[in-house]
Amino acid sequence: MSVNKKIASLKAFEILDSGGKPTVSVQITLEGGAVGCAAVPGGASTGKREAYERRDGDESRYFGKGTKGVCRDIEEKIFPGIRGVSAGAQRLLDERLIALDGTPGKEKLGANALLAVSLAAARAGANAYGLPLYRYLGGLYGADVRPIPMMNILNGGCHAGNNIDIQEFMIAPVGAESFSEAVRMGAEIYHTLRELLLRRGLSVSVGAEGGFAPDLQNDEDALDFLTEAIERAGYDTGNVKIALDAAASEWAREDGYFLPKRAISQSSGDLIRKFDSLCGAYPIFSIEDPLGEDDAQGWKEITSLMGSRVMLVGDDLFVTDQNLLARGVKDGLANAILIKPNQIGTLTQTLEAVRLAQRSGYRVILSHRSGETCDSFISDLAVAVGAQYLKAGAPARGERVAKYNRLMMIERSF
Ligand code: 2PG
Ligand code: MG
Repeated sequence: MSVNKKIASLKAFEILDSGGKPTVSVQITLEGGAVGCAAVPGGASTGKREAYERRDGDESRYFGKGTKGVCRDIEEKIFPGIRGVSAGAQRLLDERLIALDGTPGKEKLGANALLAVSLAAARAGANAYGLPLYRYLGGLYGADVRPIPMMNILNGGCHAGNNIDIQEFMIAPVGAESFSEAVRMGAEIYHTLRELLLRRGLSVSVGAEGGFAPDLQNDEDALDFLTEAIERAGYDTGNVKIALDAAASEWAREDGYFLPKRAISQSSGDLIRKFDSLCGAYPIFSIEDPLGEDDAQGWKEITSLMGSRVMLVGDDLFVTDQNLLARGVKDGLANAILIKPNQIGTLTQTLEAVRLAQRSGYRVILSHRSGETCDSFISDLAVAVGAQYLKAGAPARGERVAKYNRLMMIERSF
C-alpha cells in the first residue's frame, strides 16, 4: 500500500445503532488508496458534562433524532477543513476538528460527527501503514496487554424495563489465563444464569446490553443469582468477581437520590453505607458511578472509605475529560476511569485522558455505550493503551460480541 496518507475523500452515513436510533458512520479514503471506516455509538444514561451529541431535530424524521443533517455537515463543513491533512498526524487532525467546531463542548458540529471522522482517519492511517489498528495505535509499547472483560449479564436502570435500579451487574473473570478463556468463562456463566432464571420462572428477555432483565426482589437477589451462576458454572468467586454500575447520576435529585423503580429516597450517606455492606457480603471488586456526577463530597467519602479495597470507577463523573479527571485526582475522587471516546469526541483527547489516568495511578476501563454498532475500535484501543479492563456488555448480541470477538482475534495474532 502506498504511504501517501493525505485525506483525499470522505463519505458520511446515517446508520442505525443497536437500539434502532440513528447514528453516524464515516468512511475516509487517503490519496494512496487506503480506506478507513468508523461508526460512533450513543448512550442512554449520559453524563451531563459529555460533549454534545448532535441530532437533526427534524421532528418529521426519527422523532427529531435523525443524523442526516449531521452527515451533510461532515461532508460539507468538516471535510473541506481536513482535506489534505495526513491521517498519520492524528493530533494535528484532531486539533483541526476541534478548531472547526470552535466550542468547548463541540456544540456546533457535534462530538458524534467529530469522533466518526477522527476514528475513521485512524483506521485509514493504520491501513496505509499496513498495520493492525491496535499495533498502529499502541506500537510495541504496552500493546500486548489483554484486558479483563467486564460482562454485563444482568441489566437494570434505564437499560431495562424491569424493577431493578442498579443499571449493570457484571462478571469479570479475573483469574482467566487468557482473554479467550475469560470469554468462555463469562459465556458459560451467562448461560447458567439463564437456566437459573428459567428454573425460577423468571423472564430471560434481555436489556439494552444483552444481559437478562428479570423482575427481582431486590439488589441482593440479583447478586445471589450472579454468585450462584458463577458457582454452578464451575467457577468460584476467587477467579470470577462481580462489578456494578449503579449509574447513580440517574437517581440524583436536588436534595439527595431517588431510585425510581423502587421509589425509595436515599441520602449520599445511605448509598455509601449500602455499597459498603454489599461489598462485605458479595465478591464485588468494582463499583462504577456509585454516586452522582455532582456529588463530589460523596465521592470523596466513598473513595476514602472503600478505595483501598474496591475499584471505584468514574464514568459520568469524568466523562473521559482529562480536565475533570485532573480535578478528581486532586480531590481524591474515584480510583479508576471509564473511557468512552464519544464522551469527549476525538481520539487524541481520549488518549490524553488515558495517559493522565495512568500517570495518576487510576485504572483504565475501555467501554462501549448502550446504543452500539458492530464497530470494535474500543477493543483495539484497549490493547493499544494497555487498559486493565474492557466493558462491552453481555457475551451475547452482535454489537456486544463484536468487541469480545475482535479481542480474541487480536490475542491469536500475538
Ligand atoms: C454506562 C454505559 C455503558 P450508556 O453507563 O457505563 O454501559 O451506558 O451508554 O447508556 O451511558
Ligand atoms: Mg456507567
